[in-house]
Amino acid sequence: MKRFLMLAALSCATGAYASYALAGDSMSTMSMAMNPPPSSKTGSDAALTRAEVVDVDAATGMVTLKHGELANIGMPAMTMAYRTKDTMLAKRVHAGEKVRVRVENIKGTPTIVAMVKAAS
Ligand SMILES: [Cu+2]
Repeated sequence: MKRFLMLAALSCATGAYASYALAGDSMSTMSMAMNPPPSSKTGSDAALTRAEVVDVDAATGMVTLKHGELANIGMPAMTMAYRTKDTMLAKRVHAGEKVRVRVENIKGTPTIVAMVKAAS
């Protein structure tokens, strides 16, 4: 289940927002004609938040982010260090880069579950 959520977040980051919106429209007129895509339910839950990478510790997978509000875990905008669910996430980014992140509470610890470089 956690793995599915991470995949859904990543797919949103790569342009699935548009298809999600289209699916929502078509469901109202063709409710029985097609099955909703499996990602439709988690699309809005997996929203990404803008952040800037302040520091990266690739060895431990800790990433310090200056981030906007993380509404899903009730955290206001701030700069703080987060662990990553997979250290590969930390290895892809560098200090100073703009990113979009998904942070979730995993066993009570705010954890980066998805992180993609922002276009600008
Ligand atoms: Cu914080």
